[in-house]
Amino acid sequence: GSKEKEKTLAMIKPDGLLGNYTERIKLVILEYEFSILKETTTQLDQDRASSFYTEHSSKSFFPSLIKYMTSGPVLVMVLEKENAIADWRTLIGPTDSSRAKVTHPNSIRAMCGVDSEKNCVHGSDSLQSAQREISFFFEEISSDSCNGKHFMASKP
Ligand code: DGI
Repeated sequence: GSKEKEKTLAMIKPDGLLGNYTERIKLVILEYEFSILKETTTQLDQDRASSFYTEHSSKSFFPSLIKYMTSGPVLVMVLEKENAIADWRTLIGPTDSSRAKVTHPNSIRAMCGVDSEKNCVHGSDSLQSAQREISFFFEEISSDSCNGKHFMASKP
């Protein structure tokens, strides 16, 4: 297989930060040999949270989601390793944390999430999402992403 590294955007959501899960989540990140290339803590306002979750803007849960996402600071990280996008999605587990506790008890959402909204962490779900979401939070990586070489798992 390709040894090319891939980047993904990981986020610890407001309940994760409030519940002091940051260190435990970072231990998992390091145990699974992701590199943390960038990280920053930020407070999303209504506009930025709505923009981040724009694909869900027509959903009934959207207002509640935005209220939750703006309820406190979030920690965003650029994680890098081979197959980072899929591997991080596997580690965080299913969207609904209450289900994750049953079906994926070792997942991060089982560890620190509550339900399908307060699910503690985020992970990009595709290469395209990863590029968009990394650019969303980290402008300096966004210029590199134009040629795709930092994101594509290109074969020699
Ligand atoms: O990629 P995920 O975060 O696993 O899930 P997603 O892209 O389907 O949804 C994005 C976020 O929207 C999710 O992390 C929490 C929220 N959400 C998704 N489904 C529901 C929801 N919030 C509520 N209240 N109810 C839902 O059914």
